[in-house]
Amino acid sequence: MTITITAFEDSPDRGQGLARDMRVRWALEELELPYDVRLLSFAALKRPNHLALNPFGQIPSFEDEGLVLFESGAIVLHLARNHPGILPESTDARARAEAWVFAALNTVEPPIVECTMALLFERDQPWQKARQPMLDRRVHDRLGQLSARLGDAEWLDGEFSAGDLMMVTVLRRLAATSLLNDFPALSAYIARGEARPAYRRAFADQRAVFETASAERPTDRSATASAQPEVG
Ligand code: GTB
Repeated sequence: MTITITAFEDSPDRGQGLARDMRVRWALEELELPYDVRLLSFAALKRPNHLALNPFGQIPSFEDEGLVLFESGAIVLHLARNHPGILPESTDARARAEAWVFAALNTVEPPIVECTMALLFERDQPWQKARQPMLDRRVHDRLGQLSARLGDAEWLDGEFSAGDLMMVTVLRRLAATSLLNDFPALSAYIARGEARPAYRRAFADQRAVFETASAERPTDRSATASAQPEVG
């Protein structure tokens, strides 16, 4: 059976590869594993057959030979642990690469999501102007720490790993903000990730989904994600 993942049939990010299926697609491409993508509407996410795969009614989910997984981090780690290519072989180096996966998901992504969600969805709230500088500062602090650790290295710990894959996808959420401006080393790090052939294949595939959805839509909806349900 071919691996099957789920993704939005019409992503609110307009094909920018910001939804969390992108990291799974990228890992699959790095590992040269064939896979199918089941595209879902927002309504379909909340139906029982999808909730059986992902109890939170979200994408991505993953199915392979009877194994069902949800959570992009768990899916990427499962793939990386079971196929050579994006985790080092030595136990210690592997543990450090896995630590970077958790750092991306648990330490860097939360303030970025909080900050970008506020910019996208809370602009009209009376308290937004007072709150945004604090959210920006939290992201800025994390970026400063990450940039200091990266230094002038190519990747976070030796060779490119699942940790870099995850971190690059998390940092890309900031592309539409000015928060990366103080961190040229992080911008270059993101660009190195985006230049990888596997990334480009994954990006092109998810982009094609958006192009198809756009062509089928009677009138293209505006760039705002505000008409969509929760997309954090
Ligand atoms: N922790 C889970 C994981 O890592 O897998 C989070 C999964 C998740 O948030 N999935 C989102 C989802 O299914 C899509 S990726 N949301 C629908 C729902 O909850 O009803 C989040 C996302 C979507 C769109 C943008 N964008 O437009 O920029 C960015 C991120």
